[in-house]
Amino acid sequence: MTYPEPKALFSGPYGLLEPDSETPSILSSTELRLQLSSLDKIGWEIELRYDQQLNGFSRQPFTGIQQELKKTRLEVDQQQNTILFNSEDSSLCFDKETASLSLLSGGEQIFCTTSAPFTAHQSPVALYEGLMSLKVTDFSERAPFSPRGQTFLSNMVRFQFPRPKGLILGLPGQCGEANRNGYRFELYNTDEFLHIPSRRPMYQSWPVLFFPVQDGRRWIGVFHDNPSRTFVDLGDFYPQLCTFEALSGNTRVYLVEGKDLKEVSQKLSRLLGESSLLPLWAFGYQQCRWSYMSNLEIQQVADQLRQSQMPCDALYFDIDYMQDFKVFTADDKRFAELPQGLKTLNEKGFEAVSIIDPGVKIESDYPVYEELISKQATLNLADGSPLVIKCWPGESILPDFFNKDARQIWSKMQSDWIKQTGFAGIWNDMNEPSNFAGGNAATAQAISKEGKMTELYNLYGYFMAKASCEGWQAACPDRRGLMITRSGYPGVQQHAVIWHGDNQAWWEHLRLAIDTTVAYSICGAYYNGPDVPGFTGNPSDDLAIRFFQLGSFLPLFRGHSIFFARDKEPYAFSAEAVEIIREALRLRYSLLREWYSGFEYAIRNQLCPIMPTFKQQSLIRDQFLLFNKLLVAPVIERDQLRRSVYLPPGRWYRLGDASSSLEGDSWHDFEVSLKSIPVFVRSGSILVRNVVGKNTAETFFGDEFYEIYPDQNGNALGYWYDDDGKSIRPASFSRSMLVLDKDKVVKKSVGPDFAF
Ligand code: MIG
Repeated sequence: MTYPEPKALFSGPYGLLEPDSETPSILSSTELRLQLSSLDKIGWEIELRYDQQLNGFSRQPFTGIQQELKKTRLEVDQQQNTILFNSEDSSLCFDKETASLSLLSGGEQIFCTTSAPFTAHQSPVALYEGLMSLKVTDFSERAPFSPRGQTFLSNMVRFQFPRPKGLILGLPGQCGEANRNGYRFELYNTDEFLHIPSRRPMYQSWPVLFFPVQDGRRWIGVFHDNPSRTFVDLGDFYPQLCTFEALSGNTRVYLVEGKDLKEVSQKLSRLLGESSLLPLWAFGYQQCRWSYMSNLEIQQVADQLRQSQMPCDALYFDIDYMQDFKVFTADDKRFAELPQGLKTLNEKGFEAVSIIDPGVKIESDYPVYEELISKQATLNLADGSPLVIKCWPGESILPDFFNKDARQIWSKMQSDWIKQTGFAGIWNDMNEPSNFAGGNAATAQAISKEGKMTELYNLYGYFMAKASCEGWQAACPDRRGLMITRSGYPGVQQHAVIWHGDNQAWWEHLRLAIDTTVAYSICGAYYNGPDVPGFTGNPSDDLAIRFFQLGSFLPLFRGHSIFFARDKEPYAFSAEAVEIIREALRLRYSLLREWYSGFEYAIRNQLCPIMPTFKQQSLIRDQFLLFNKLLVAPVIERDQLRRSVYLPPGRWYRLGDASSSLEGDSWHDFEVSLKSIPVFVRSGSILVRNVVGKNTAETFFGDEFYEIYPDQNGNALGYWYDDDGKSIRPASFSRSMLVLDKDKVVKKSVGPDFAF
């Protein structure tokens, strides 16, 4: 049996509809519409509505794009063989013969699909789990590399374009090589415990790619906006093509172009929606464990952090604080008088964050359960009964986060919880959603009020994060909180920040942490980070040191550990290691003003705070740029005695030593010891250094001093942002440029449009 090639449902002859509107469409002979629009200062939106043709699809009610974006007027130029759509800065060309789409910028064609980019099967075909091969011949044949043998039905909605030769970045949250070229990925939000290069589906799905074209003179960004289970093949099965194949739903593709990765990342950040400035304390070190088992234990951890002079800002309450794992409850013995416990932590200078899972225990008289059931706010099965999953509380139901009313119910519960207890942040876990009974396949049977789970799957975590964010805002309308999410989809950064889930205390995972942080950052989710020093396993002293050193230069800097592992708090290692780890924590706090100002700047200008470094068009994977000012080259190999670093063009200094500079656009080789964190400062920078206190408040509102790293003309600049560190609309704030006046640093006040 041969497997039918998907047909180009979108076929000619073609017509043009509403050419004078902001959203003209090309109409195919099969009545499908390809709708085009140009988003101001972003790029192109291309939408194909299969629901007009294929049975069983419902209109996607929403995607990751939540905000109203301004569309620009298009000038349409119809020729015999082409239709050209011109916006202010680029043009999209539709070829009526091949149905290909190309993007033109500055008169040059910089991207072309070469043939009809959109295809789908007219009726569902049977496919293997994990395999979407060129030709599936016999359904008894096991899929290569797939231990799962199931088949499933899909129309397989595809978007394809020729595979670029070199670098392909993107797909944040996935494991494997940072350069995605040549591999195949599955985007299907999953509670995946093993983060290994096998490219199994992970917690988040970001169908976003970036690649250079024209020998690196331009960059392209592609966002394939379809939240159903999707395979992204970058040359594994289809060597000539980049392929997105989604199981169902309509497809929307965003095409963005720019002169470099920075510009494309900026446009994508605008598209996906801004994140907001976090509370100051979120830039400090935070301590977590599964679980601190009682109020007493968590107070002891707080005291020990202070006694051992480890600066720290927050403590986390993992699932065992709950009564029988019931969300929005606290164990009445071990965590009796929770609000009082949190108050005591606050007095010691710590904020508290509570984990919240989406699974709600089935138990009569449990108000959270009763309310979700009585208000019909659960995910259901086809027969109308609630979907029953298994999670920590045992048999549980799931809120229908896709639905606005259900989100409001949840937000209200979370807001009451925050008001009752005093938590400063919510940590949304298990929201892929994780299901111990049958996994994704069982959950995918569910139906939301907004459509089938199969069509919305990868958005569940996104909408839990949204509900969580709204719950925070209801409880504390003028105070910034820290909402964290494990699962997500592009745009989730509007509602929550991301942590990388259950990594391991493995050397490989230092590298993965860098890759993942960089990949999220260029997609606009600037604040994210891994568990330090690895969630699972028992790190040796040297690995723990390296993890804390790396973590101190990543936005989310949080220590955590699995239930079954040794203590991993920064004071829990050998005396020698503890001393080095303390230095890493202190180094973080000594740069606190830079972190806070740098993030304010990054968010206001949608400029990615963390960027990869390249030499020509090769990615240098073990170092990264922070605020375009620091080059961080952490040691991530065991027993490393020397470390080579590529310093980008310009001149550079070693952090803390402005006496002599190093030449950029070249490689340097440094001796390293366990104590080393090779960090370099771009010449022409003024760095603000803080005197380190016990937490961010003491540090930020304490003394600071300047370090000047002059350029060859003796000039240097810096940026300084100040506010109360907690209000959404602070009563007073100030933005200053730091400049040199006769070798002295002076602050020059600047407006909200300030950019270097
Ligand atoms: O099934 O709450 O990724 O950070 O400590 C495990 C317990 C559930 C997974 C999270 C992890 C957390 C753990 N959770």
